[in-house]
Amino acid sequence: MLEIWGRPYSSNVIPVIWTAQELQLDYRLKLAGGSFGQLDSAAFGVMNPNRLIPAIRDGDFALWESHAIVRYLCSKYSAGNFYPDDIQQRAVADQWMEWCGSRAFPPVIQLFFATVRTAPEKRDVALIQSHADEAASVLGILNEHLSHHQYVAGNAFSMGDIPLGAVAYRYFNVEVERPAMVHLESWYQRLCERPAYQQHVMRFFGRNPSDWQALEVASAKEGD
Ligand SMILES: N[C@@H](CCC(=O)N[C@@H](CS)C(=O)NCC(=O)O)C(=O)O
Repeated sequence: MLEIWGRPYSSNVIPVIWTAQELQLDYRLKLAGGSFGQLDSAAFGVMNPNRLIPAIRDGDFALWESHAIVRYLCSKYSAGNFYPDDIQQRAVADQWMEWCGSRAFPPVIQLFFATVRTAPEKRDVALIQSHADEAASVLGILNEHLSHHQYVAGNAFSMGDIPLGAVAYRYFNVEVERPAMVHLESWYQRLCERPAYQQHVMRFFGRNPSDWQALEVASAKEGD
């Protein structure tokens, strides 16, 4: 059975679990990282020498890097659907996955760490605002793209929506002011209608580090 190594609240693990659920794969979540540890074990090092989550094992095959895992799962288990047959459409999906890693994920995750993962008395209002501004400015590029398309790689949901969809949930649910971006919001609403997104991405992540910690501890029941 497919093994996904990671923790359900990790930003890079969420896209992988979401993908597995979209594809209705039978998988086992092996808890690792954060308070679950395991990353220093010899066995984990063989699977992922970076000692980071996520990693997967599919039979004898191991893979790490969340976007590579999403591509692998989509190409193996849903050719022509989440992994578009059309080479150019697939390239566009790929382009936005890369863009997510290089442009969208960094400011959104910094915003997330500066708010949810920082105790309220230690928060830096100016820093939060600068991450929020940067996130909004970058996501404005996606907003413009989505003014012509329902989804990232055209008019059907594909792997291209997955890493960005996970980032979007963080962005839309941290407690900051956001400028209106109608196309981005409509796309996000379409994702919110997907059961797998509701189950694995739309997780209440708390408002401060102690909420977060409690949620992570409670998520132990989702894996082994
Ligand atoms: N580019 C990598 C980044 C992996 C990464 O930084 N993972 C973090 C969690 S989001 C990690 O393993 N941190 C150590 C931990 O969670 O204990 C990917 O997308 O898979």
